Amino acid sequence: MKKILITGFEPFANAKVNPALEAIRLLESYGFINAKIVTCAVPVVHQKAIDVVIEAIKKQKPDYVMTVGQAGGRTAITPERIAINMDDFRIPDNEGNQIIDKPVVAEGPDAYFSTLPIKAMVKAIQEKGIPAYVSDSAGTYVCNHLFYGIQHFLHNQGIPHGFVHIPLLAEQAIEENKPCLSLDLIVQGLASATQAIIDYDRNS
Ligand code: PCA
Repeated sequence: MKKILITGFEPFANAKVNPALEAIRLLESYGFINAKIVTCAVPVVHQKAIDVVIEAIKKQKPDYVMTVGQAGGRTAITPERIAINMDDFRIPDNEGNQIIDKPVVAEGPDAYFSTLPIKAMVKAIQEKGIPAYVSDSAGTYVCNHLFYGIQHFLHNQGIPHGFVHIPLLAEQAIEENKPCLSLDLIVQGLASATQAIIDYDRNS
């Protein structure tokens, strides 16, 4: 039985919800034949985000890690290809830090690639009839910060990790007039991506 840690960010920028946190709560009770899902809520705060996920990895000892956050304006579920060593926060985080043009890790490499099978994840989500594509930029805010920080931590540890951005929920999209996906489709999409991660490893 494989264990996958799926994390979701808390609400930020005065929002009441974050679809990532709503989705991981529902995913925890999702029935997988060959996998157990454990979850963890992540603060939208600079270094704390990385610390909380590293703590969860040490405690849970998962076989895989998938970190999830919202991306207002995205039309699909988007596994990210690459994390860059750059913080350039367009707004302050939930504790008022606004980091501009600083590396996530001083002296770290410029970038890390996702170590999850992003193409297989996209295919599995699309086969469920849910929009998905590979994204080539996770931005320069706290999501990219976490993605890079965890890749740096897990480097050479043999635990695959990647970040997935998801669209807004309808209730958020009304205010901002942006694209949205229902929570049900987001949960089904992330469940399909999870299954793809497990199947990919079994088949390769
Ligand atoms: N999205 C933000 C940070 C938290 C979240 O869910 C981002 O894309 O950086």
